[in-house]
Amino acid sequence: MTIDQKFIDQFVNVTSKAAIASYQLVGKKDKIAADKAAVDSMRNELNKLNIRGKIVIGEGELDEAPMLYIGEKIGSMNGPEIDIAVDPLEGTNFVANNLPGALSVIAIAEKNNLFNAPETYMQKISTKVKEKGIVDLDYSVKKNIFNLSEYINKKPENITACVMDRPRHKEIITELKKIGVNVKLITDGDVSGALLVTEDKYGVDIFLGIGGGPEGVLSAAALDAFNCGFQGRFLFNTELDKNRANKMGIRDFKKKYEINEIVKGDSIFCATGITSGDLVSGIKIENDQLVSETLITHKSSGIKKIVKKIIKT
Ligand code: VTB
Repeated sequence: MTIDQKFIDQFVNVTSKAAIASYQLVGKKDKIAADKAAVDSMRNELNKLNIRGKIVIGEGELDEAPMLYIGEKIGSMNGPEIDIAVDPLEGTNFVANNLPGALSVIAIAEKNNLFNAPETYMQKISTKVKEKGIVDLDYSVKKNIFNLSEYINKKPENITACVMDRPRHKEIITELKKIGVNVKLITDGDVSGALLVTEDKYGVDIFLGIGGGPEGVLSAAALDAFNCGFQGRFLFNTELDKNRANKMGIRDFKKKYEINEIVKGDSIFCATGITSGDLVSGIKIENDQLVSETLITHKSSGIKKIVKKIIKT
């Protein structure tokens, strides 16, 4: 089974509208309002689609999120049954402070084909390399870089690693510097960070570190369509995390997930820029019209492209 290509445009419209809603709050120093605008818009637009959708990655559990919560049924309830992962505003800081890189993101797969991830941190790694045994979450930073270097025939000093700038990554960054790797630090937005390995034009060979679990699942959908490599391991640090995971059917809290354990079968991924970043441009006003730019992937048709669209609001 595949997801009909006709849905691509519909989901681009959903992320574009959410991006526009959030764009109105760029630079207003209000993360909560910016997030709410994107969430409200996304929920509204998803409900107009002829799908029987279920949110598997959303704004949180029912008790903490009134909208787009994990398990929420969405759409007209006619049409295909699909799993939906959303991050209506990835990079709330970026919008609040008018910084580059804010995105509105969605990933969909057929029912039961997208990992139902709890809201915890995830240790992750992505590269262009799909083959097993080259880059692995269980290897040291040094082993990963040396293996990658040999495999892609690029000296460590010519390799660029993208890492989120966090105190928890001090050791990784020190190790990368020691080996002479170029380090690209990002302040937030690790969906985009993980996807910078997909095309040579971004100049990133490997992304690694600990970020949001939901963001990991979203990135995995696009990386899968790009035929890139990804591994993730959820980090359940508290009893609450473990209980939630348990409720979602997770028994092995230390499991390392391969990309196709996170996303299976066909998928569509859309990331629309709110403010311009490495991946896509932000919302622009051209000839009095709002124009969005979206990175789209559709696994079964092999579509991987960036599209510009005039969005009517
Ligand atoms: C990441 C990143 C997000 O949170 O998931 C990160 O993609 C999680 O780590 O944009 P921290 O708690 O250290 O921030 C964001 O930065 C914000 O949601």
